[in-house]
Amino acid sequence: KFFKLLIFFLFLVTVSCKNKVPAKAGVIPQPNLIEYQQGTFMVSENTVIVSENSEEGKRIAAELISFFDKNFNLKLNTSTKIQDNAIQLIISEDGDNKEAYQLNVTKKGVSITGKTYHGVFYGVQTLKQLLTPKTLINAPILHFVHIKDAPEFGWRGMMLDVSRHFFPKDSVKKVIDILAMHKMNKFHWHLVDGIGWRIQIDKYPELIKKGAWRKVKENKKPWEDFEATYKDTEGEVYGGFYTKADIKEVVAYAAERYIDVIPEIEMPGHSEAALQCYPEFTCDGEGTSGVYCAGNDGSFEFLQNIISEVVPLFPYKYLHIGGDEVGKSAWLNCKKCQKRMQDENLENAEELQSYFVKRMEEFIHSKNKKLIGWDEILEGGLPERATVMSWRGFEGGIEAANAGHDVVMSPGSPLYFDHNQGKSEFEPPSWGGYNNLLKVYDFNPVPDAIAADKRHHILGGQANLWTEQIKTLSHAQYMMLPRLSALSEALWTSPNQKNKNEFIKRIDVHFDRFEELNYHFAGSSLAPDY
Ligand code: TNX
Repeated sequence: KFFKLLIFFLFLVTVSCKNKVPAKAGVIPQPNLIEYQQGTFMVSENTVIVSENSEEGKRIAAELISFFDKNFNLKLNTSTKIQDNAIQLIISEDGDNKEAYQLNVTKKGVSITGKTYHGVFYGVQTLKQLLTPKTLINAPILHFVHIKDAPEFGWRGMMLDVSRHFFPKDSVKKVIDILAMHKMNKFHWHLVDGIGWRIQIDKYPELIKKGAWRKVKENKKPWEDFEATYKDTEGEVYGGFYTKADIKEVVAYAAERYIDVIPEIEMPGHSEAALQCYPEFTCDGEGTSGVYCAGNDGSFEFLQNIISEVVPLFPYKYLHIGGDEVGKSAWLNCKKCQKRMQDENLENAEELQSYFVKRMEEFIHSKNKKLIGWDEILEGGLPERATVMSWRGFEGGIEAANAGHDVVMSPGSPLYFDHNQGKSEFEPPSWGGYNNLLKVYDFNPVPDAIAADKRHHILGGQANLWTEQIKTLSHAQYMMLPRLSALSEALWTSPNQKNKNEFIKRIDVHFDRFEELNYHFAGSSLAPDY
């Protein structure tokens, strides 16, 4: 009888193991080709991670080791020898897209192939999603699958404003983590604005001694208060800055996640913080405006010296010079600016602004960098080599692309993440507009108005997180998530693979991943539109 029971018990165990087919966790952004096949592979303590003995190979293997340890308590070994029962990271000469990857699960195990480690890294991000969240997947079992994937757009970015509120470097790294898990590849760092200067510049020490701090005033919102001050001033003082070492650390952290960092040094407007430290570069010489004097050669020299210190910190080719919302009235009342306009044959303030931007572009070009700026740089004439970031809708981007300039589409609607994603009375402080999840999902960076032979000028898209209202990392995460997930799919997945209803189902699962990673997110974003 005991023997019979034992047989029955073993039978039950076998059946239940066989039935242990895992759920299929959705991946965000949706891969462009994903074909499931019959059968499963289980990662066990005998599974080996196979990679080249290169720095990148070892780093990506290490990411997998810590993933399996943390999620399944499995301590996996590595090897450089190709073998079965392995997760293999393979570099192959095939293809021409450095971000593309293939992920195959067969009875031999998992293989992730890319032309570069950038692609392999994305394959690993997909694998991590196939094995999370815990609420859906409780054992490291993978369906046999063939995934062949590559992004639709090459610029998949987000901007973080660290001027209006300061975000310490560890918070910035956490933002970068969120970008990486969504296969986003550009981080635009808005380091400078009227409220605060955030980057150490050795030649102009006042910028961080005074420009990085401001007095906290009662009954004043931070964006209404432009008074720079010293850190040890009496009363409450708010601020912060990054040393050059901090900047290098963050740039390296991003590079390990295949994210390029674009620094923004705002000019000629939005510059109160700098100009309160160096008022000689304003038109009245007293620092009462937030605009550099375009008639003073000293302004150009000052900004060029700053750029000379910024350039070596950022390996990526782009440098953002802002250029938005320039309060040009200061120029119209300034003798030096009037003289400049006469000397240079400029008819109006727009042309003076264009002169300013073109002069800076020459310098930036001489430093082997490419200038990118907000779409106001179109006014009065765009420098020949400039790239435009279109924020006031799509129009500036359409105009620039049709004229043969590269463009990043970043229209306020729907890509400003400082706007609400639900009914305002239920949402935390925001700038006031309304960009809900599905509006972001529907974002298409290439409007029909762009001529067919100019479409390649649209590099991609970018969300902007302005932080007048956002003081903490958790609030920043809330504003990013899940809208960044929607944006990642709008930029990665080809339009014919996008599917709103499927996305909503996948995002529901994705929420559990956020929870497991301790990310704050807007669950409210799935509420019906209003
Ligand atoms: C406009 S977008 C700005 C920012 C503000 C933002 C608030 C842009 C280039 N300029 O300075 O923070 O609106 O949504």
